[in-house]
Amino acid sequence: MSHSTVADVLLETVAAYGVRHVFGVPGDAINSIIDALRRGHDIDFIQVRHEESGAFAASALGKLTGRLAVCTGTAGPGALHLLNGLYDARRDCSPVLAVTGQVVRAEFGHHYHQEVDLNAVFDDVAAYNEVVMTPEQAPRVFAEACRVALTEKTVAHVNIPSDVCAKTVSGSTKVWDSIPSHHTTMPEQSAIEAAADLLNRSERVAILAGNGCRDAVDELLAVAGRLDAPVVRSLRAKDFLSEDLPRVLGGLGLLGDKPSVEAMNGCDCLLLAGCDFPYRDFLPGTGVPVVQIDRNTANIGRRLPVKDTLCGDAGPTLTALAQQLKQRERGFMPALHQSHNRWQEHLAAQEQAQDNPIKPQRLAAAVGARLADNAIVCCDTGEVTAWTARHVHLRGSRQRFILSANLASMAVALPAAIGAQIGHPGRQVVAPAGDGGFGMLMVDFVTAVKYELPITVIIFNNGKLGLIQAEQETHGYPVSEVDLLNPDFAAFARLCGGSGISVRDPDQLDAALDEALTDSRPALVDVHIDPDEMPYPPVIRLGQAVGFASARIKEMFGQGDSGAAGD
Ligand SMILES: Cc1ncc(C[n+]2csc(CCOP(=O)(O)OP(=O)(O)O)c2C)c(N)n1
Ligand SMILES: [Mg+2]
Repeated sequence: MSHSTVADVLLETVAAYGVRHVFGVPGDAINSIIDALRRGHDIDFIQVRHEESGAFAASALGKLTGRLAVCTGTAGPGALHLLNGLYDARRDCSPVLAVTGQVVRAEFGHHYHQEVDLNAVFDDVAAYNEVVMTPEQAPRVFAEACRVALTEKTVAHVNIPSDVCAKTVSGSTKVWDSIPSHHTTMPEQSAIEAAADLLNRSERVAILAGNGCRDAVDELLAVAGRLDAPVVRSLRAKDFLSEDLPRVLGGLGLLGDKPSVEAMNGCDCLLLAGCDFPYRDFLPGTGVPVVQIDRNTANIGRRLPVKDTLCGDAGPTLTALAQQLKQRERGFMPALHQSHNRWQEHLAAQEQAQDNPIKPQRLAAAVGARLADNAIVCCDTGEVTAWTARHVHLRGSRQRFILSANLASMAVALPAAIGAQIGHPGRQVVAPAGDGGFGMLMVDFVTAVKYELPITVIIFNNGKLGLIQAEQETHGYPVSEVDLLNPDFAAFARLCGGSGISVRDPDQLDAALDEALTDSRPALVDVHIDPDEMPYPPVIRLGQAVGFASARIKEMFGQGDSGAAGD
């Protein structure tokens, strides 16, 4: 193209990097990008109602596909609205490019209307962060941004002054689309032998696996088999390490499962594989030797002192390790296996409860039972995460489960579902949401209607910020400022042009879920769950129980104004 504008070059570049959609809200500083989209390019603009939704949608798309996703916002406020979704992408290693507008160059530094120093603001979230000051700079800056986001699985940010964006690029507009092919990293053979020696000598090895093992399930299970070891997983690994696989005990942490805690407490050696699990309270004590496999060296040793470092891709590293491991029974599994069965029975009993009001455990299990074999679940943040983590039972290898794992932002479920459905038309997309979380970005339900996305939102409606109430109680604070005055979410969904069903009667739950999940329109089921049901940690520590009791006592005796936690 001899008359390509900077906006054209941007779109050609991201298209060369595999981008098909741009999520955002138009605005003056990026109008030339919107105009370039209108004139051509094989990219669809998805107009969201809040830029944060656009960033969450892009982040979800990147998490699901591993491919570059793009979101955009105009100068000042439009760009600032992107930040939370971008931090979600950054923390969960999703490759996202944020394109923001800027005031004209001549006004830089003069407090111009909507002038915000976006490169300063985005400096922390973006691994690559540039402003395009001349049209000639544009081709390489755009390519560099795409390349960094994609290869480092992180966030890149490009800020474009509005006068630059519309300018024709003189000289070469050749798109720099050098996409490095994936390379496999492997540890030294001597490191593998040292790690194998330690693992061979240990009697009670436990494996903690994370998202880094996504493409290495067979290799992981082969190592677990040789070591006769249990496999505990992070929440992000829920979809590829489902509990029906042999040796998989479940998740770890406050939202996790009890047998996993027993495995961590009882092991005499820990194999950490592709996992940067942050909650050190749930990891074995520092006396337990650790072997850690991670493609990213910076992750190794962050949470625990590591004895043997295996810096490499999980799949080939585990394969090489397995060759050095002696197969033998070690006597760690039988008790854990029994505990796993008991825990599953305990969960099943909660899921079968026919109580009125509806128990969240029953709702989650009922949703899980209806998921298609290739369903995508986009989960919110709150108690709803615990219900989904424990009681939506995934199966097979094609179902996907995503959430705001490391940023843990509320409101992510709906926009993530929009991104998931845009990227995967034809797949069932289900969003378990909190009433608080959904309320934050609910306007974008109408975006799902606009683009005919048949997502299903399931609201775990407890009328409050449930997780915060649980926190207040655990820390001994009297419960305060957590009640929500909610609108009728089902009526809202219908007003938007989707389907909306409100459920209070336990007998109507199954039919409502069936109806929503087979509706070709965006659907919402607002399920009023028991507000008093709270998810318990897998093991309750004395301090937590004391805090909980003291909060309840203070509430009962009206001493809610003493304030201090732990008194
Ligand atoms: C954007 C954002 N604000 C605040 C928080 C802190 N926070 C975590 S969970 C939660 C309450 C969530 O309430 P709701 O969505 O109703 O889910 P529930 O816990 O009731 O299931 C809050 C305020 C957060 N994680 N993200
Ligand atoms: Mg709630």
